Amino acid sequence: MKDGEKYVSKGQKYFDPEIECMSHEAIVDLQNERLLKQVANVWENVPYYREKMKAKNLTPDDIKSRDDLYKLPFLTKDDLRKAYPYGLMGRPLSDCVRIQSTSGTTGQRVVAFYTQHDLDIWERMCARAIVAAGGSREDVVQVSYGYGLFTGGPGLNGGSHKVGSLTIPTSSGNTDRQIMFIKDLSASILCCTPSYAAFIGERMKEMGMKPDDIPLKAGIFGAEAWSEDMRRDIEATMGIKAYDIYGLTELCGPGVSFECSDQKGMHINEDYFIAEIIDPKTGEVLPEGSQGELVFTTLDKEAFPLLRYRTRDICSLTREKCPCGRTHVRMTKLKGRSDDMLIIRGVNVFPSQIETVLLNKGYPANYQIIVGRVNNTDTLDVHVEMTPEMFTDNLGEISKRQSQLVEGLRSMLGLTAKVTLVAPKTIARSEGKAVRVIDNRKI
Ligand code: DLL
Repeated sequence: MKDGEKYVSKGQKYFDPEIECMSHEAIVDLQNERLLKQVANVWENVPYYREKMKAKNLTPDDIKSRDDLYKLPFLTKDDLRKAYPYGLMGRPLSDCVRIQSTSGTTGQRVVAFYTQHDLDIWERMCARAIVAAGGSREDVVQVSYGYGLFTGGPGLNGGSHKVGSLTIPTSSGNTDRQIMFIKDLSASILCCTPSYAAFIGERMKEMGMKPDDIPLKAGIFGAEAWSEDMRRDIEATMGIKAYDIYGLTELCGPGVSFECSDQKGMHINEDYFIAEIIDPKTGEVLPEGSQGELVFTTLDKEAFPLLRYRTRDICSLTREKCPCGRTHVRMTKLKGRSDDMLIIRGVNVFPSQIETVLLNKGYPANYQIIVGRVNNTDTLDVHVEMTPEMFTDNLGEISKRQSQLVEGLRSMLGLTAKVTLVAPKTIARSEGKAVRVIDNRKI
């Protein structure tokens, strides 16, 4: 068979139909089989985790199926830091062919290792996501996530190749050139962070372009939290359907889960991961539908196998039947990260709640949240950009608008914030993940 024959034809709904639409019982059987192998592998090859199991008086014999998963110790970002760089590897370095890494801006750099097999399954997951967004060999996929150590570019690039799409590896930045390529090379699917998609859309508007002027039909946006309102804004500006995609470097990168056309949550690739939701305070496993911290066990990863890795991401899971035919469990859009959650005057605040208020009132997703402390009391300042249409130097009008936002935030958060409206284009744009929160209390 020629390589091209394996590629995805137009109209094909799934990349891996037999896996993506497998019965739940068959998925559980596959997970049990892979879990037992993975636990034995980690016990054998990862002394760091073996010691953690021993500390709980566990051996691989105690894990007979996924029902015993709760017995295993968690892994956290702190373990990654302690074991950095090679302490969690399941294969010798000579078997590895790639590393990827996070930027480490929060001081906790993650370095993940991949064998060729690991790259292959990661790209498969990204291929599933592209096909779920309507992609096929007929499509032109522009990958405007960063390339390099960040997983966004390489992951979607590999997935696009597997689908057989023509791949444009623009990486992020040089926004006018992004738009030129979309137009000139008829890109039909755009992959980037939602904040960069919003920025590209804004630039298109400035250039006088309408949604019909570009050939894009879909966007695959992830790597940061974004609200439904932001989705609608991007869809309207670009004339596309926008799909969410989730992942983290520790597990591979993008593609751990992805939206299908029904957009009722992101399907988690259950042949490669077992997902659990736990209470972030007690570690107790919560029943389906409960909101809590997402925990993953990798089932088929060789170089960097992680058992019960705590992501700090907050969401819930559902197994309700999805009209798309995929059977894999779905996670809701992230509520935020447990470490993104701000506690302001004792109230839990997620940046996504603030974004929802702003977008509902017609503001763009260009805002910054600044938290401080004055006389032992937390302060919450929200700087919000006006759109060019609403921009005015009428102070009465600005003050009226600010009061409306203060009221909107009070009813969403139960807190009084100070809102400052700023001129269009004064808040720095992001080509990757947007920096929305500045917490001066830690400094
Ligand atoms: O952001 C991988 C990725 C690249 C995902 C491109 C999707 C698209 P990290 O840099 O390690 O990896 O950051 C992982 O980003 O734990 C979440 O908190 C957040 N995140 C990722 N995807 C989403 C999403 C990549 N769709 C961390 N919605 C994760 C909300 C997301 N947050």
